[in-house]
Amino acid sequence: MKRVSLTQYLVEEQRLHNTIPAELRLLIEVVARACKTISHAVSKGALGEVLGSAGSENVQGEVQKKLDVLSNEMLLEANEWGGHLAAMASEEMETIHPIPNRYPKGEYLLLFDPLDGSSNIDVNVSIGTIFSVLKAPEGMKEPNEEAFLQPGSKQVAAGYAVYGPQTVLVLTTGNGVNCFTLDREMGSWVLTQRDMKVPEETKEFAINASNARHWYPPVKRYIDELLAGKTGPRGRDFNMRWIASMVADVHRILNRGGIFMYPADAREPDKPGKLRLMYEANPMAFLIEQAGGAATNGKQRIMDIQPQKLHERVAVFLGSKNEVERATSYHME
Ligand code: P6P
Repeated sequence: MKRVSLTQYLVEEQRLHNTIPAELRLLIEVVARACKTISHAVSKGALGEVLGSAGSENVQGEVQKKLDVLSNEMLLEANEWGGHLAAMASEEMETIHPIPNRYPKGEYLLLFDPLDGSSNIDVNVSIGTIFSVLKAPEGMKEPNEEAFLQPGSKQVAAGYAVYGPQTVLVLTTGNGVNCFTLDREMGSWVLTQRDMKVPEETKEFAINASNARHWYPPVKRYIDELLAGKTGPRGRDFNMRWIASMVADVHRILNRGGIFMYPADAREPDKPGKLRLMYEANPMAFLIEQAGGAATNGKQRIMDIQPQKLHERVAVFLGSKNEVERATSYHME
């Protein structure tokens, strides 16, 4: 494949499909550049004095790793001055982050999980950045939290970076899904997979099986049938993967199919699941649907959910269409 850079790809999208306004192109390039700096910091590991905990907790009550805080700061600094954003929101910050008055404001809202899977940082397992782009309500220059509470179907772009054996950036602006690999020598993102598609069938499922005794009946039935394999109602064997890093599990599924599940369970009946709607489930749902897969919370399409709170959690079933539809149908019975 002729090497096409992210910049060239975005310019062509803008020129040929008129789908990416110049301001959105700038935003994506700035986020991609921030992911390069995060990749650089992550890859230093113990040599960069960046491992271990930051000695603080985030709004979720989770211990923050130094790299969580560092990645968050890198994304804030990279995006503050560009003039393309009205405000930002992050898993690592309780409230929204308005653009400082010394900078011009734009029409986009950027939401991100700066470093997802951070429990894997200190043991050198793939981690990543997840981001979602919404438009600020018309003419709203001082957005409040309310402005962010839009369903996932309103996203104009979404993507993730995986900091793994390769550093890749996977992106959609509503016209399919493309993957770019970081060429470290040139410092540029190179298009390496065009128009990714999630196979509708799969033999792989991803779930944290240690929670099995807490699962509600529809999940228990669905997983038990997979475990029964050839001898059970599915009539074929299945394989299991759980990396405990959503970006890595989703990237595998985008490449070879699979179903990723983080269901609600009986441990905390009023907690709808572990993953966050606005900056984990919604961007991943947008990417998976753009690649021909499906994403539900067990009852409805994730991108149809009207958010009530910035950091609200949601149950997640996403990946190969046929499996997501089956697992969801068990919840409807
Ligand atoms: P558990 C990482 O902390 C994360 O938010 C996702 O990336 C990952 O899929 C999930 O939580 C792992 O959760 O309960 O298996 O540690």
